[in-house]
Amino acid sequence: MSTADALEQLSHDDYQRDGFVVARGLVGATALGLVDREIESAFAQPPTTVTPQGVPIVVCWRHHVGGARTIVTLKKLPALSALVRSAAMLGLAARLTGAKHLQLFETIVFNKPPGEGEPFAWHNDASYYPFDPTQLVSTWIALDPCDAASGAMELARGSHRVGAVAPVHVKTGASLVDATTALVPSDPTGRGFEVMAPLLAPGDAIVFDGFTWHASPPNRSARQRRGLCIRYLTHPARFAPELGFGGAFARQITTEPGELISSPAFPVLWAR
Ligand SMILES: O=C(O)CCC(=O)C(=O)O
Repeated sequence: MSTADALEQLSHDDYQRDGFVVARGLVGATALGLVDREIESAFAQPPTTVTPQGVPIVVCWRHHVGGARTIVTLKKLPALSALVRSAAMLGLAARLTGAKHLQLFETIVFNKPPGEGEPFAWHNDASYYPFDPTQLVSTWIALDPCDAASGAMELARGSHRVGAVAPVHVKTGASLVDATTALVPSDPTGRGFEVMAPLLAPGDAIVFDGFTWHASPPNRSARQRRGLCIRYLTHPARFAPELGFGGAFARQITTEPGELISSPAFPVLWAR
């Protein structure tokens, strides 16, 4: 089966059942090469002290002890900017989620360097975000081969149906809120969930729901492990600062609490 046919077969039903799908070959070698070069040039820049305002940003996250982040504007990376807005990305996200609205709010590269890249504790993303509703889809694209040794993502199949859980410290798994809010277990198999860790080649992607539990082990290999994650809100959302801690993008929200998130920093890229 061709890559295009295999991508075409990924279905809304699979996504709804499992909370994620693996999209093999989502980004072709040529486009990926251009994006990779831009991302490497962004990582070559020093850590950032100021978050740009009023424009989409790209967060370059060095996930190791003492690793700082560099933030650049998306428009400085034209191949990545084109990818984020491409029919391939938006069409797949819309088909899988059934969304009528795709609004970019975060583009982030998780770089786990060889030998020292740290783990991510089990968490879901929705718990961090100051949105109401917190409906989102993430497309996590492998820039390097990802396997257990290099710290590939693990996902708990069907866990998106559990709903709200506490946000946790991403490295330790310690709860960031009161002790009464449910935590994602440190071993989801103990709660009856099947844990999948798809092996990914560069250009393969995992498309997952904001409520899906996921984690990743440290990078014990001699290879770097980078993943490019692009997140879209799948419904118009109001700013609800009490619901989440956000990320760098949260410093770009200028909306009043209770108002719809609407800003050139968070463009609606697709609607029907
Ligand atoms: O890159 C990783 O291993 C984890 C990424 C993650 O937690 C996310 O994209 O939400």
